[in-house]
Amino acid sequence: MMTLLNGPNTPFGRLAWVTALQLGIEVENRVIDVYSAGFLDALNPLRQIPTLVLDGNHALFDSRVICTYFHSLRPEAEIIPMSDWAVQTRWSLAVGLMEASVARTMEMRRQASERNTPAVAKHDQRIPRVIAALEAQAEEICDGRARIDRLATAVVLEYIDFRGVIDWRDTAPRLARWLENETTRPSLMASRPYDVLPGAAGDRSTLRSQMLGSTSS
Ligand SMILES: N[C@@H](CCC(=O)N[C@@H](CS)C(=O)NCC(=O)O)C(=O)O
Repeated sequence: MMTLLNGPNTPFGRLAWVTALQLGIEVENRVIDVYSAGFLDALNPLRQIPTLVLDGNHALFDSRVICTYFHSLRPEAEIIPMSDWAVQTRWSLAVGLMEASVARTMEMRRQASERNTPAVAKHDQRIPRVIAALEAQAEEICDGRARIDRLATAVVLEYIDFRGVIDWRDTAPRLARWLENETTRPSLMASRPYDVLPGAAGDRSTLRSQMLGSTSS
């Protein structure tokens, strides 16, 4: 069986996992600690998650390639309309929003004296600008069956909520209304981000049994 090397809260990894779940593709979702995953270098020299291990030595990355590979196994579901460039570009927009949101979260974890303030300021401009652009395309996003741009939008908005990156609902009411219902989609319910608090009581035991460490992004 294929193994998706993933983290407990990476939006890129969650999107890959959600895509597999939507398509009913059999894949083991294995949560690892990417920051201490030396073994990953031989599979993905970037040492990043998600990485999809096809067999012992072959791996695919990054999230875009993994999602496209899953699509190639079940093309009839049309989760990625390959020649619809508007959908593909909206997917990129949502992935760019993931990048900015993850980067800002990491930056805010630093002590104030070590924080890259111009970088935070840039994220603080980019993030609402992208949300506004997605809201402007709500007609395309907030309707219809599972498609990669819709899944990516739901995943990134939930990541933003999970990390408290920004309050976005007042400026994007159509996305907000849609997400209320979208969030009950089984693939999204089965892949909620969570924090790993080493040794904390109440860790999700089933997920914990898959843990090889603790990751946070
Ligand atoms: N472009 C990649 C981004 C993946 C990525 O940035 N993953 C983060 C977790 S959110 C990671 O592995 N970070 C560890 C590191 O870069 O050291 C994708 O779309 O899969």
